[in-house]
Amino acid sequence: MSDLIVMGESIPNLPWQDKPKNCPALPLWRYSANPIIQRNPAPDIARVFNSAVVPYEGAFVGVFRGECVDGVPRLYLGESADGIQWNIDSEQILFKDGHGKPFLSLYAYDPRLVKVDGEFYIMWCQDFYGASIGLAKTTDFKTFIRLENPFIPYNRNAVMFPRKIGGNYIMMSRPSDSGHTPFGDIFISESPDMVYWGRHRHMMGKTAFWWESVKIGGGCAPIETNEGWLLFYHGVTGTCNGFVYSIGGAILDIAQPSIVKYRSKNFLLTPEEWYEERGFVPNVTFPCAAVCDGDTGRIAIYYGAADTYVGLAFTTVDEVVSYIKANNSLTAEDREIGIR
Ligand code: BMA
Repeated sequence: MSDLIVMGESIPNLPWQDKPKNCPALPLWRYSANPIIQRNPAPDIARVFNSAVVPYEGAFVGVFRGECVDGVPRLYLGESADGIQWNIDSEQILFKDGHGKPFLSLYAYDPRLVKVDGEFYIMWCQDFYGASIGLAKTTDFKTFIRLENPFIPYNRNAVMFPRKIGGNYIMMSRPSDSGHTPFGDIFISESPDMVYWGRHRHMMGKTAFWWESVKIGGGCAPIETNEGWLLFYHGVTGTCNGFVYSIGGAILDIAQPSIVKYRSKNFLLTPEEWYEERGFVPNVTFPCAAVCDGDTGRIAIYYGAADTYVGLAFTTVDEVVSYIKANNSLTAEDREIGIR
């Protein structure tokens, strides 16, 4: 590593492959045996995609979006020794509210899983008289306590930061509509207690660059470095054949992350492999987790592919931060605190 420092735990068993020699100039490269989760991984689940992973007790756990055989998305727990071969539970996660009463949302999709102060938080999209954000926590991946819904409808793509800033929890989200949402910027909100969310700020919006000219959404929990928070997000373009989802990268101010310091004008990864171009929804690469080894700066990114598979991509903090800085292009809004 160069003089870049990444604040993160040591993950010696992080999935990894070196960058192939014939790789394009882009800073992310795919795992050669993608997709890592195939269709029909459990009796009731037709497809698994858009799912989040964390290291846990020397192995890995994940919260997976399972699209069930009745067509409804639900959340499933999975375990893996190596982060590549996954055992996914056949029963969906049963949340309980603060009084021990079981809670199951009508549908649940696009989960993120983030460790903050020793507790694991799950945030996902669920019905709240319209699509909005569900929130739960666990310490042992056996009991899952459902928390207050942080936002009113409509909202998607909630992602927490992995530590408090200024004493408050921080969560990104992407206000939306009730359909496939032809607009969308990323905002951040703060909470002292995971009940009351406020001090909302605009973080970043779509740009004039074609690959992210329709909407963007928070992807992976940001990685803390001495250059700022490294964020992988999704950017969407519109074509005559529907939306195309690519992976973008930005670096946010450490103390005030609604300020974007650098942002790549190019996508970091875009659908081009068969499992990204072909599936239930073609041309989708949708990042949900970036696991970073604090010792080496290696990053393994878990992304949904074509609303059908889970893919794995790799980079290093050095490589991706250099790329984002070398291809930096900020809008006036990026530089703002984000309140009007
Ligand atoms: C978005 C979300 C994602 C999905 C994407 C592409 O609106 O619903 O879950 O991957 O569309 O279909």
